[in-house]
This record gives sequence, structure tokens and C-alpha cells, in this order.
Amino acid sequence: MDLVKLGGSVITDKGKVTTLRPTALRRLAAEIAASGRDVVVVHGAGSFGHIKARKHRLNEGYVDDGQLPAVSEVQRDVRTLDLAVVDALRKAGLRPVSLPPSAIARLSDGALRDLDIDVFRRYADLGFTPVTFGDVVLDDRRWFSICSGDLLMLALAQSLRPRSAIFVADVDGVYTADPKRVRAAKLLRAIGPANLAAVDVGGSTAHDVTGGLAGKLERMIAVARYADACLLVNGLKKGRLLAALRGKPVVGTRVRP
Ligand code: IP8
Repeated sequence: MDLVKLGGSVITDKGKVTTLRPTALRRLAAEIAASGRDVVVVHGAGSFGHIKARKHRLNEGYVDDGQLPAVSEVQRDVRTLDLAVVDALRKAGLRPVSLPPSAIARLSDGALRDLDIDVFRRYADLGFTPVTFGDVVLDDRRWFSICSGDLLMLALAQSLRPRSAIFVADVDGVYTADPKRVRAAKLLRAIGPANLAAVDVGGSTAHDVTGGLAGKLERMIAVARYADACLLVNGLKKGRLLAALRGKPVVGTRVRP
């Protein structure tokens, strides 16, 4: 079994509210299907979640009643994105089943307290492709908060012990600095606690309510403890996800525990 996180920056246009990148999504769904692997898919929220969640400070939990319509709206928006992911996977020939965190997960002060892993296992055993995603979820301390796809990746990796955990992003891998802003940034072929300090993590949080690069790297390193291989690959480049799923050499960054 493999775990794939389709990053919100790949399947949506993060700068334009509720805007899908249908071509990338279609191709990535086809690559997952072509791999022939049993995959559990997690996807980020991208512009279907982060822009409004940030505006209404949903990651901070309950602040005032004015946030409540936004909780409902963001839950609706991420489900709209999820439906597009499910449709793309169905068109690629798979049998996806959607498992919304708002219904099957609970947080405690932003940490994942409960996730019904058995539902994932049962659907996967029956030949379905479980799909889950970054969502607004009940929180027993904050009333509600954001459950990111990365938190779900960690919980799923801990329980399912996948062969590979693949993070699909809009860059070739982890760089020494933000490659979109720093020309001299170098791609790291591997990242782990030993060379984490080589990465300049500043200024990468633009629309993200779930933490910037520093938090992301920490969570990927945690996921790497529970998978035989953990990789970050560029989902905007054709064939990279497929190669990663097939265990073939691929441009990207290997994440070490
Ligand atoms: O895109 C965030 O999930 P992520 C979920 O995986 C929301 O960080 C609702 C912003």
C-alpha cells in the first residue's frame, strides 16, 4: 500500500479562490491508476481552503460567532474540491471513496486525537481507493480547527505502514532556499534531521494556514519514520508521480527519518 498526498499547490491555483487545476489533477489521477498500486489518497485544500480559512482565522479555533458561516463555507468548498478529485480518479478507472475528516476525525488543540483508521482499511481491503483531505474539524479545546492533509498523512502512515509515502508538490523537491525567489537555490536529493539546517525556511507561508515550509519538513520527516520510502516529487512534471509509485529513480527529494 502507498500513501499519496496531492498538494493543494498542484491541484489548485493557490492564488485564485476555489480554482482547480483540472489538467494536472486529471494527469495525476491517471498516473495513480497506471501504477497499479493500492493507494490511499490525501489531498490538500489549496485555494479551496487556505484563503478563506486564513481570512477568518479558522486555524485559531473559535474566536467569535462571525467565523461560523466561514466554517460551513470552507467545509463545503473543500468538499467541492474533493468531488473533483474523486471524479478524476473515477475517470482514471479507480473506485475512490471519500472519507471527509469533518465526519471521521477529531482534534485536540490542533493535534489529531481521533481518526477512524479502520474505515480506511476496510475500504482499501475491498479494492476501493480511500480519499481524504485537509478540512475544518471539531476540536475539543478550540471548538473547531484545521486538520491539514499532512496531519492525516502522519496518522495514516503510523497505522498503515505504507511501502511509500509520496508528497506531490509544485516544485522539484526541497531546495536550500525558495526556488521561486532565490536563483541560487539548490535541489536537495535527500533531507532529514542531519541536513535540515541547510534549508532556509523563511517566507514560504503566503496563503497557508497550516504552517510554512518548516512545519511541512518536520511533518514529512515524521511520516518517513513509518514508510519504507518517503519522497517529495513535482506533480506538475509528467510521469514523476508514476515513477515514484513504481519505485523507479525519479527527480525529487527523499525524506529520511
Ligand atoms: O492544504 C488545509 O489542509 P492542507 C485545510 O493539507 C484547510 O494544509 C481547510 C485550509
